[in-house]
Amino acid sequence: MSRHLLVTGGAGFIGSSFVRHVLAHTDARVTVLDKLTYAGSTANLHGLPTDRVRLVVGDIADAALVEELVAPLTGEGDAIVHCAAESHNDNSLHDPSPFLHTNLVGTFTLLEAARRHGTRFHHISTDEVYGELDLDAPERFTETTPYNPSSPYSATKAGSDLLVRAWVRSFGVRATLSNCSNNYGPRQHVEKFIPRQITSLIDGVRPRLYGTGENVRDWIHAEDHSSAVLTILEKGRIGQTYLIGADGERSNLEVVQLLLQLMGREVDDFDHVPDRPGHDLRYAIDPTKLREELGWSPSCPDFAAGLAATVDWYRRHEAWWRPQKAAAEAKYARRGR
Ligand code: NAD
Ligand code: TDX
Repeated sequence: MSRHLLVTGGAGFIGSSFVRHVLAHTDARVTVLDKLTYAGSTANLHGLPTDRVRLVVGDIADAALVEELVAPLTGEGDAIVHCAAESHNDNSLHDPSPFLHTNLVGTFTLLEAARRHGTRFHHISTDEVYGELDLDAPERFTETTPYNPSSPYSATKAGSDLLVRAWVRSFGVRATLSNCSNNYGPRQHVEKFIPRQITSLIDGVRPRLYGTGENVRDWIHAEDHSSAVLTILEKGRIGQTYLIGADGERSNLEVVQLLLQLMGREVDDFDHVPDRPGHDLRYAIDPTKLREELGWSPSCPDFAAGLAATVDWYRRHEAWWRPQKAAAEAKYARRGR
């Protein structure tokens, strides 16, 4: 019998990328547990083999449902891969409540089930738990950087990481953690920076840059995030944290200008809008441990090429993003951004 993975949030951007990666590179069966919030879509799982992927629509904080799904995961190689989260900083500034429910109570509910059944657990987290770096600081985040989250989103992700670490230490849960930098690629919700600007440009609307645009993010293709998570699941040491990044630091201004070039517009054809409150200046990952200990390396390290392919994907998949676009922009308009 092939191994069986429970992927929470598997109908979202990174979760569905991970499910595709698993199907292509292993013989595992996958159960997706996803609440299908505004960020999740069955379209993200279209075309996948139904004999290997099953979608269960539900909440990771529903203890009875989680018990039913985790109880059978006792075979060699079976695991929970926990991607589900409320994931957008801007939303967390306007209504933190769902972030506490999903990121904290949801993670707790899954950990309790993993504890009861001895199930292997991998927790997907973010570099934002470490707070911000100065623009000109020589260092990058490592596995020993102290936690210093800035937003309700990153605070709840930091809290979820600490729960996982405590469940490893106190209860012997067989868990690993990964903290990844900013992802881009197909199927990312139009509320996020890169898809927002691409889809606005398709509509002839100028990109919106928060503040000065000097803020730096460390971009990695979602496919590389997925390959790193599978590597950690298969080879990572229990109790360890691995940072995932692909040396992709770029200022937001550079990203907008690259997009404008790729889409045939003048490089100053964008607007500055009011900054995000508490906006972290810079994130940057030192992925040495993952590369040296587990031998992982990215397969799409060329950001400009990856971005061009992503623009192409959004151009070819208007039916995928169009239904979300007006609502996402209406939210931004209400917030003055
Ligand atoms: P996303 O918002 O695109 O997807 C989240 C998914 O979780 C959606 O399908 C949603 O329906 C589901 N979900 C939300 N609440 C749920 C609940 N209570 N029960 C079940 N399902 C629920 O997010 P994403 O960008 O794919 O992020 C996935 C994970 O990766 C998150 O844990 C996030 O913190 C982490 N991460 C994201 C990035 C990034 O750049 N996007 C970078 C590093 C880490
Ligand atoms: O319109 C915009 N203009 C703009 O300048 C938007 C939506 C964003 N920005 C800026 C804010 C950030 O500096 O772009 C940068 C990226 O913004 P987001 O896409 O909202 O991502 P970020 O806040 O960096 O968080 C992302 O990476 C880490 C994900 O959303 C998180 O889930 C992940 O943990």
